[in-house]
Amino acid sequence: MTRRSTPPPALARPLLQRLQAGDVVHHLHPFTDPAELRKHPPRVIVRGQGVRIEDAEGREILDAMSGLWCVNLGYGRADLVEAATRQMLQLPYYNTFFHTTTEPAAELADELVRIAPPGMQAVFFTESGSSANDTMVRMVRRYWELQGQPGRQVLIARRNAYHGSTLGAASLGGMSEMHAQGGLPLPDFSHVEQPHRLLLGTPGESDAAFALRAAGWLEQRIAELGAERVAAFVMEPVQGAGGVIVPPPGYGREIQRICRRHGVLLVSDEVICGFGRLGEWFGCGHPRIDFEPDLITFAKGVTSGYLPLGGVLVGARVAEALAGQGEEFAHGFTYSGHPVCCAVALANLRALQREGVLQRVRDSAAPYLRRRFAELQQHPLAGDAEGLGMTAALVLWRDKARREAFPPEAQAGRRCREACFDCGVVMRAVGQRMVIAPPLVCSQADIDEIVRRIGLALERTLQGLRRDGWLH
Ligand code: PXG
Repeated sequence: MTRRSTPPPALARPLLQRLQAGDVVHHLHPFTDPAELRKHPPRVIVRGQGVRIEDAEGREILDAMSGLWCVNLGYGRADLVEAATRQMLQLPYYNTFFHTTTEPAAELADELVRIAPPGMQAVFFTESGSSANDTMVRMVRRYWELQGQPGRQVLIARRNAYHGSTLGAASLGGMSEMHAQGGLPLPDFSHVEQPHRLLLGTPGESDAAFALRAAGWLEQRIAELGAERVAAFVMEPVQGAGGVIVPPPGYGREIQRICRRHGVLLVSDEVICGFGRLGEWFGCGHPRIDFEPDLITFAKGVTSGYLPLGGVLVGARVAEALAGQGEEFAHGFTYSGHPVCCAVALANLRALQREGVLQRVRDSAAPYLRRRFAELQQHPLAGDAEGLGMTAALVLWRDKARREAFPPEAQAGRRCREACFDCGVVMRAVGQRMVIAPPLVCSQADIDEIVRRIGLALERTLQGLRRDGWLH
């Protein structure tokens, strides 16, 4: 798609208006205030090609969020579509219960174990990241029962982590807004602080010292709870929905040491970081992150978002305990190992390999993104740019020199998100952190254009904030 001077609308206006009118009344959107939706009807996205999407009014928009952190290979991949079509025609569905399997499910399990960090032995398929995390919770608790330590029930995760929206995953996650609704978290979930330098670092503290101090919060919590009650610690390599929080070097190693010392299982939630987002198959393998998990949960990028699929990669320690009992693990989903989703995942993994996408992210795309994105800090609103692999974040400051934040009522993040859309780029607001996670296949020209449009949006945001009296 190229930019046209007067784009013809992709949907006729009456049709668009009918869709929007129905949508705001009959469609309950995730994490959306229905009253707000009625005030501002949703944008209708009609197609995508490469790293660009197009809305119903014919506007071309650079998708710097890869959908929701998932369209790693970009839009319009005929190879993924063909893999789905072929499998649909051959066998659109069969299950993996009751001693059956399908070709794509069996092949994908093999392939995932092959690309996983050493020690991973088996995979349990689910339909999403939330169900992957719920499966993992049941699995680690079952593991400890089988080990004769049924008291090990507590899962520790981090504040502001997002691990999904089902009861288990939302309890595991550390988002207070989610816990405030409907009596969460469930019992036996505990949360420690994030390794968030900007919020929790102290002046003059080295990265190495902060890494040890931040990892130490886990050890303190284990001591408070008693190790005999702790089943697992769960972390994302880089916190995604939490705002692209990159831990200091040394944090992962220290977390691993603490988990091993107390016999606690270590779980890497790779729903965002997996499949090349950080330039590695799994984010825990990035040299900056560097830990060896006992289990991995994944979703999103495994199919580049073309179809829903998630799962749990299980290390030998847990896989052998589950297998050695002569008893079934009473858990599973109708769509565990769905053959069409697995066929698309296989095609996606093959394309990532064939096209050397991970290598390219490591060698050129990620360093280029880091360098160009950092230049946005020349803008008076923007500071503290950081990121890893194909993720990046900056902070909107009211007064950068004095590190003064905007009051929440100024809605700086939200204004900037809307300005980005208006300038033709998708950026996600997490409070006053603005984050991107563009497709892994972005060219340098795409990155240049993303940065240029974000620059325009920052300027527009600044003007709006000034107009409404939020600047000094
Ligand atoms: N773990 C992590 C780390 C995630 O980011 C999930 C689990 C849950 O996956 P499912 O497939 O159940 O959605 C996620 C999902 C956002 C945003 O706005 C992030 C996610 C989902 C929706 C929105 O940043 N991450």
